[in-house]
Amino acid sequence: MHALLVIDVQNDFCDGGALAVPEGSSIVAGINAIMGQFDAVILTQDWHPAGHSSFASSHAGKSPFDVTDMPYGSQVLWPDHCVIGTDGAALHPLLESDRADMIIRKGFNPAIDSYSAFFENDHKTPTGLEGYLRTRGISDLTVVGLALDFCVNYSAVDAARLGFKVSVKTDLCRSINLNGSLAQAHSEMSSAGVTLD
Ligand code: VGL
Ligand code: ZN
Repeated sequence: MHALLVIDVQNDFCDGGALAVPEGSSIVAGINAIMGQFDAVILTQDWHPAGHSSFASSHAGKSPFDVTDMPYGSQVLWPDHCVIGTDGAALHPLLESDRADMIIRKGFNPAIDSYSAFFENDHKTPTGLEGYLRTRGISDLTVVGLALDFCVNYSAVDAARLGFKVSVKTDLCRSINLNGSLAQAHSEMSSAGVTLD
């Protein structure tokens, strides 16, 4: 069984959003077009409470894109984005979300960010996605979405480490590219055994 995992195709990561990924909206039609090729379609939604610890606005004297130390490691501080219940947190209106079997939300713990669809950024707290995939007999994943160098990378690397056969379709991803994050993501994914195509 082969699933399509669509990461964070939400208004705030698309054109005009609070943390807009350049050309983020441009991948939506291509994602819709391949959904029918998979046994299952799973979407993720970045889903933060107001005042989340990954927001620069929650840290006195910090600006968006600064890096800070958190108990679980270093953390990029972001503009406020994907706040639970807001239009920015909604899936892109043209993404055919009715075709999803499952929508998984992540990042709702106020104290821990969660780039990966599998684990929060402490690399320990599971989201439950692994169990969902295994109990449905899914062994292969194709990952697309936003942003390639953050949530797509973390999700693909975790999936490969968990033993799934993972491929990232980079033409259906877009990246933030912050301080070399894209090159680093490529090398992390390759080392983890993720196929990039
Ligand atoms: C993401 C930064 C903060 C992503 C989510 O979806 O890549 N990036 N939250
Ligand atoms: Zn986020």
